[in-house]
Amino acid sequence: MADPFYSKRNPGTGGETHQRPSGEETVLTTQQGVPVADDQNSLKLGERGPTLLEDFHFREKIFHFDHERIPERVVHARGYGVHGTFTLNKSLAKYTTAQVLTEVGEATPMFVRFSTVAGNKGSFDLARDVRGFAAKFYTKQGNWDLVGNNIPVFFIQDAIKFPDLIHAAKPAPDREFPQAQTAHDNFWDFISLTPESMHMIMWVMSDRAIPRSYRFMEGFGVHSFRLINAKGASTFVKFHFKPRLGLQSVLWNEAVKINGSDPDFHRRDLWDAIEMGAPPEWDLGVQLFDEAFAERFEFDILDPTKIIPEEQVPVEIIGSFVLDGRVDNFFAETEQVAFCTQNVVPGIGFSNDPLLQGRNFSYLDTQLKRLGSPNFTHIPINAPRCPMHNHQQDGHMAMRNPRGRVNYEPNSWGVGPKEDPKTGYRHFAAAENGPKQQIRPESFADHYSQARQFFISQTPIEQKHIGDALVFELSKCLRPDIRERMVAHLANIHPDLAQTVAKGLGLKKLPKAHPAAVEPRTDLPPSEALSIVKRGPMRFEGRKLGILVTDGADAAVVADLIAAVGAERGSYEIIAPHIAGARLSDGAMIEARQKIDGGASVLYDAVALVLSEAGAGMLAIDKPAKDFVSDAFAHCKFIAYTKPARLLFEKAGIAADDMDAGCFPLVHKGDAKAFLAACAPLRLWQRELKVDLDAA
Ligand code: HDD
Repeated sequence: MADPFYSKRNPGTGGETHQRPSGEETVLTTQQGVPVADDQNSLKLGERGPTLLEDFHFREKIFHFDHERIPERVVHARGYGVHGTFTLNKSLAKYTTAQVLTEVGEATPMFVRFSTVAGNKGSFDLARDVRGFAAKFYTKQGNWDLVGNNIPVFFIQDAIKFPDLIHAAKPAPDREFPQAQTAHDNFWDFISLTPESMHMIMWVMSDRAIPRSYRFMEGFGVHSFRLINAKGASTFVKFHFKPRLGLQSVLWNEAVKINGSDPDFHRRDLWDAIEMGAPPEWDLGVQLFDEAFAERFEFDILDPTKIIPEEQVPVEIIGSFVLDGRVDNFFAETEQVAFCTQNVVPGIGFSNDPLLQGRNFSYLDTQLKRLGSPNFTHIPINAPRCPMHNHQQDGHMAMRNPRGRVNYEPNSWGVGPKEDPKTGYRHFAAAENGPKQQIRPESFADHYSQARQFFISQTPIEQKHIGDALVFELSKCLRPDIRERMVAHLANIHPDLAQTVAKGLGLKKLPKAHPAAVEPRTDLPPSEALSIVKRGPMRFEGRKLGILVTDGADAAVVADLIAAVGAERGSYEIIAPHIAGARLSDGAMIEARQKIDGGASVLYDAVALVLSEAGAGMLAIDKPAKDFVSDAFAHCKFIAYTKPARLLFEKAGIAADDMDAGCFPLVHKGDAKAFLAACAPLRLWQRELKVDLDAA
């Protein structure tokens, strides 16, 4: 019998919708289906007397409410999930029997959950943090989970240190702060005592940890996995997700302000993109390599703190996925989705990476804690969408026990599912031997060389941001010895970085380099793929323009901007002194999406100030309006403006001779189009570098 889930793209919540076409009444019932007559007042004895226990509707309602919460994820608690579809366009049949990677043109339903790591469920989106990028592929051979991050390496090499890492990063147990940030003693204490984390620290202190949107992030499976072909031969593979819209991040000062203006910035961005019919897309790429490459590679391919540079093993694009389906219900889908690294399908296997091996235990275990029953696989979002049969039964909340009298195998009734040696999952027959021991391999000992490679691969502005981030974070550490110990590690990574941070922290002298287990290498070449700026979009597609207007603003300029942003496949929002909007020069009202103090410029990729003389005069004494302009300027954004807006620049502290190529006058028809074209690099980084040079 066909499985009811298979072929249904979105299993939804598994429940009934309460929303009927308008006009049709839905009667409120208890969980037992009993119609309710009064949902406003509990049953009382007399008009002002005590509430009666007999009121089963009241008791059931409160009882259910009391049990609404489940434990939040111990890490990655704050997340946002969406549905999508993966389509393969290049077969890997030579390497694997996994049909999801061999059947060209086949569309595989997916569910992806993005997340931050350290913050709790109610924390803000723009924390400086790693972003989770977990993908569940509902393949014809079962569910395949690729539980990745937006950073291709990890802090630690062995899963046994994961609880320590997370304890150190999360709020301190006595005071329960700071929330959703690593800028505190415990985190940097652990890190500075854990040299293997240095490569990851470079990534986390880079702008990768403050992405502009989930839509502009890469994703990585991190570990080396195996592909296994029909002959049982194995090829190593690393998985990459590359966003079609290019990479983009925000500035730290911007992140701090976004968290205040819109703590839901990333989830709202994804929701809006899907709702407006511009769903994000990623290419799925693989780095394939064999044992011979693994042998000659400078580092151990089992070490999750190392990448394989794309210059050494190119990323081959084999397919793409689009995330175009928002959830019907956050709890049923995003909260209850259970990713497990152990979920692989025939043709995909594990390597001996000790972090991956530990993860394979942790995820299944945590789902039982979170979802309360081994039957969490019965929840629609977790159920496979291919036929599924076995003799597992009972337990809390069992939704689909097998029918009939036979629940064991072998049996002589001639019924029930049986193993299939031909199509069933086969583990790769790796030949292993050696003594049992608790040991860290020598081949994992180089902690600094790739950290240096990452640093030298960045553009000057990105290097500056790494230095700024380290100074910021370490300045929040109260213990000077922790600050110094970190700088001693940086001395092994790059002398310039160590100097910058030492100076930023006001250290009297540069600490001696931390003793290194093996001499750091200085000969690894830079890798283009590691820079966000070098992989920027160079177009406005998918970005958002904020258009600040006042009464009397030039209607033709506003219309030109709206047309230009549409032509670039971007979006826009109108910001005005009042939410009711503004009456433009042609007498027509334009609706506002934001009132000026709710529509800070940090929410946009570029801004335009279309003001009348009177409007500019009014905004020149308005703090949020002045912040709008001074922040946009400080965050290196492109700013278009009509002539009266010069007054606002001036009052925002930007003198006429500070106005640079990123400040774009809108005078003639066609200027809006030219402005949008000029916005392609998204930020005018020279502005920030100049400010720093002037200050030095
Ligand atoms: Fe993990 C959740 C990614 C190491 C233990 N992890 C979790 C999620 C992501 C990652 C994206 C959220 C999944 C979701 O959206 O529901 N984790 C990673 C990556 C790692 C990594 C890329 C290193 C390469 N994790 C890691 C280790 C352990 C865990 C070493 C434990 C030994 N991770 C968990 C967990 C979580 C989790 C406790 C919490 C909630 C969950 O699993 O479902 O089991």
